[in-house]
Amino acid sequence: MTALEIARQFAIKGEISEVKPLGEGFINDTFKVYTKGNEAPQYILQRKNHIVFPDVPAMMDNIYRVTEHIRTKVADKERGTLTIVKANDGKLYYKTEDGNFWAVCTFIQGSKCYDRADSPELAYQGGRGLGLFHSQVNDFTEPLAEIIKGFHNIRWRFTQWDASVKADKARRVKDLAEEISWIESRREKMLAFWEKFETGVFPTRVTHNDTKISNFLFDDESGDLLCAIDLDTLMSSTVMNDVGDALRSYTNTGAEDDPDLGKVGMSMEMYKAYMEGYLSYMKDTLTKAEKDNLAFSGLYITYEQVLRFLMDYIDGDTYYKTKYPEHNLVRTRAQYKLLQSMESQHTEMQKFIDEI
Ligand code: GN1
Ligand code: MG
Repeated sequence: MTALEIARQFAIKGEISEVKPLGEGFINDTFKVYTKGNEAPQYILQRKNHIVFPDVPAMMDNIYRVTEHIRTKVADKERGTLTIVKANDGKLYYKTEDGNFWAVCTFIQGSKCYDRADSPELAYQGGRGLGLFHSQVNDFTEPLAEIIKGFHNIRWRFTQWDASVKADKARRVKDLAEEISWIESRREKMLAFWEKFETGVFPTRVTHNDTKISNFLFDDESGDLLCAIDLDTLMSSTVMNDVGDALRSYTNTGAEDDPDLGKVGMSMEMYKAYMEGYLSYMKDTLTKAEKDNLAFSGLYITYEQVLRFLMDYIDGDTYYKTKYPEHNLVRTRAQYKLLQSMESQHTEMQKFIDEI
């Protein structure tokens, strides 16, 4: 079936005039859907990657429930959250005969987004984006399906890690004593942090799990924040995951895979801007335990990323796409440099939160 024929399987208003590819996502294939009489696209059609997301119906159910919850809270019902468009049979997706899953949502009119947060102002806006989203789902307490098993659960990551090191599939462990010691020397500390979630010290909340700035929309004229998009990885977890992953990416002065370690480090200026934005929505909502640990969340997720890159290198590069043979090792070292930079600034990071 063509994308156009698939688009026709959904409850779209008006007559479809054209379906055009949008961007080059690494995970899903995305299309813009145009209808007669409209210059702007009116819908987004996506083929959901069912290798990365083994249970697309559960994923769509998560997205539907959360967006309908957010809609009850926003004044602008069409632009304040994504709107899922059901298939003609009432399902939240359409499955083609070849086993692919497709879904449709409306195209939010008059919006813009940013590719990269490369200034404190944009870090602040990205922080507001996540803060707004977390505040809107603060009272959503029903469980969500676990879309990717143990995603930021370091206990589960250690289970995978121990098996990888033991299997030593790519015969690389013998040369990695130093890198492995980076992981092992922090194992207990990281487990102790995750245990705070397991034992309920950190409450369970709705998390987004992909908090880059390009996943938030803003009004293209006023610049006002509209909503969070790309909700495929919604899960029930702790806000630490979202804030930590944002800190890992927004505050890095170098690239995630920078071969020049001199460029890599955590920018305190970007950190402060992000936190200010985030806490402008969340400071009265977070518990004391959450606030006391927010700075450490950056260390936790960065550590997890060091582990995941190194584990993939040990496994022989099976998960992350690599551009050259040592790519995962270069990523490991760059993320480790970032981790050390965060560790040396951790006291100051936390102090800033205490002051706000
Ligand atoms: C993957 O490709 P992207 O940016 O959606 C990974 C994240 C990692 C990131 C590291 C589902 O995300 O967890 O932090 O790479 N997503 C998944 O670049 O594994
Ligand atoms: Mg993603």
